[in-house]
Amino acid sequence: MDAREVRKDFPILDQEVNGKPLSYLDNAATSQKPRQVIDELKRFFEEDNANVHRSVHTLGERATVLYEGARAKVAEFIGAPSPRGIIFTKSATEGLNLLAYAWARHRLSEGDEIITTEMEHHSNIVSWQLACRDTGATLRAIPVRDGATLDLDAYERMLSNRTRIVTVGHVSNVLGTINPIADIAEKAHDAGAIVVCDGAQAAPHLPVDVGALGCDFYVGTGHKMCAPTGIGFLWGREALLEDMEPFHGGGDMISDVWIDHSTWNEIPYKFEAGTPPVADAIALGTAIDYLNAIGMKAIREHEIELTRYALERLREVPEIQIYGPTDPELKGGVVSFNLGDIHAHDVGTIVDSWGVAIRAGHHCSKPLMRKLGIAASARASFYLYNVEEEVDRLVEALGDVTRLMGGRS
Ligand code: 7TS
Repeated sequence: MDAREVRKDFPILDQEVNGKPLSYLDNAATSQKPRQVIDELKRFFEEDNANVHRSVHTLGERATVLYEGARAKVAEFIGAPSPRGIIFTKSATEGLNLLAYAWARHRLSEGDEIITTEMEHHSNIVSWQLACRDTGATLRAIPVRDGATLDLDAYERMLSNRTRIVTVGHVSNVLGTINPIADIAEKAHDAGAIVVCDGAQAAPHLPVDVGALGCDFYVGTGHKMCAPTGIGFLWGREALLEDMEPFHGGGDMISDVWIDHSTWNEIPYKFEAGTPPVADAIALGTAIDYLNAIGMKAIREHEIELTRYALERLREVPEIQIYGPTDPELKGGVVSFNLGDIHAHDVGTIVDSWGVAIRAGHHCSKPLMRKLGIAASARASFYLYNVEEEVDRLVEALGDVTRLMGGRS
């Protein structure tokens, strides 16, 4: 794939920020949207807009066909056996909370354990903390070893017949670490636990096959994969979803309703109460078409090469400390770093004056920050449209940071 050609599909990238060409290197926070996705949103509202699953009129039928078509695209994209296992959510956060409510709160009690990891985004920690608070279960975390990978020996020692859920990020949003989900899942299943995988940073960037991963649930979020905000997905094994209580109550999720009780619709509708984000779901389908046309393998290869280049160039910067795995084949396109004792926010602000957008802060991963012994880091994160010149501009801008701040905090 040619990232220079790909860039032409993303209108937002063609602009100057602070008098410099925009280098958008904050893709782990959210990705930009190709014209195809923007156009589909407009087209849908101009031609097909209607509610889904309700109306027999033509627009209602068209909207439903497009919405269900998007569900099928998500299923195929992650190797799910059928669209029945795909639930549209608002985000990865909502997918994880759905599981914490509809699975964990109905099944856990005192003495039970949930295992997460020290490198999770807060959404894969706090959702389970709240479930533990309500059920008396305990949350434990697989330690991070050498600031880069999970300590799988410690994980094996943590597993027991008390373990009910093991929930792990596929790719870390701070370190970029690609976690060995298949191995983790196999061991969890041997202990009788279910396995949740947070794919927020993986599904946009590498080929995903939930069958090969061996997890029971997989969550994703559209806005990091070229789709709008407000749309995400949860895949679950159908038998587990069928056995679960609903999450939200309301329209579309019921089979029948009396005043004193109700019965539930079949999956996946049981988990989609109320009017869903129809246009956003359809645009997620368009984003998936777009990514597939380029090819997830090609996107992954491009990000490996760009990350390799970024790691090489960033190592030239004096006093830089880079976190996470050093081999680009073992990580996603995320590079977190600090410059001496200069605060990451100063780094972020100064490079912005060079037109370079990176994130600075704790990245919603405070336990990991604590483990790394830092309060914050700067983070450059890449996607299919990023090119080497943008890395060069970042490195040049970092030179300016050192000149201006002189290693002071
Ligand atoms: N899980 C991981 C691994 C993430 O990186 C994020 C968002 C989420 C879950 C939550 O996604 P949401 O769409 O529900 O918000 N991560 C980041 C980030 O690293 N910078 O901004 C958002």
